[in-house]
Amino acid sequence: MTTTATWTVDRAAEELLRREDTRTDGPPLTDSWPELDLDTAYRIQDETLRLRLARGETLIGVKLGLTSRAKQQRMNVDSPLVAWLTDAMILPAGAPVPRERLIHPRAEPEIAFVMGRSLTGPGVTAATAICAVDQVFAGIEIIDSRYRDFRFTLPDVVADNASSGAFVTGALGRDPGELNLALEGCVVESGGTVVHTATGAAVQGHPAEALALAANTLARRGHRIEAGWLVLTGGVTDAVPLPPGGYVTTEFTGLGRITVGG
Ligand code: 0L1
Ligand code: MG
Repeated sequence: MTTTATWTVDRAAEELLRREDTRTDGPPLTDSWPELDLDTAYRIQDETLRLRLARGETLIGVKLGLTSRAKQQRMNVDSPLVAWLTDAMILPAGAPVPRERLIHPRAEPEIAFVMGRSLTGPGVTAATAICAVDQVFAGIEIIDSRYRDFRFTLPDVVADNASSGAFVTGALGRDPGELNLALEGCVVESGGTVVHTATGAAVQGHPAEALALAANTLARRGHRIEAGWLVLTGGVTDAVPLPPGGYVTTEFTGLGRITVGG
């Protein structure tokens, strides 16, 4: 068994990508590496990104995780986090869930920004952040953890790129100035039954607060949010399991409706 003495950033990154590539879940890193801290966890996340890019993936944006109380309470982690999005995670609208590469997918509604300008922290506020947004979209993120039963601590889930799996965005891009995103309503249905409801305020009070948080957090790691990037601001509600053949629909007031499944 790998122990604190034998884990390294490189070994942990390789192990997490091995689990992803072989659809194998396993224990959280912190079971055998209890000293794993957040800085080291972000270095593992960055190393998994380096490996993804080395195998031909393209960096297309960032995702926030655990920005809503619903998600924090469910996952028993009380702090938001930031992770990477690559083109390999894009799910075209209407395409079936790529079950052949997922372990135990769950779907969650997201409010997504496409950036018109870059955003460099520190000191970014929600007001300055929203000015850099070109368009806002509805989204569904399909999360998938490399940890059995989604059992993890904050450093574990940071290292695991915030349970990234796949995501789809809606067809309707809106000018963020046209909508009150704090009041944007969201209804989640699973198998035709309403299972969750929320408004955009569930995400840090306003999704632009999450965007500012991402810019300021990335600045501490020497990165900025680039023009053209997509930013997923974090699950608005708890995620819904996607069993084989299951479908999840999210309906937003102004951003439209998306269904994933199959
Ligand atoms: O597995 C998880 O729930 C952690 C990732 C959270 C994603 C989100 O809150 O959008
Ligand atoms: Mg999410």
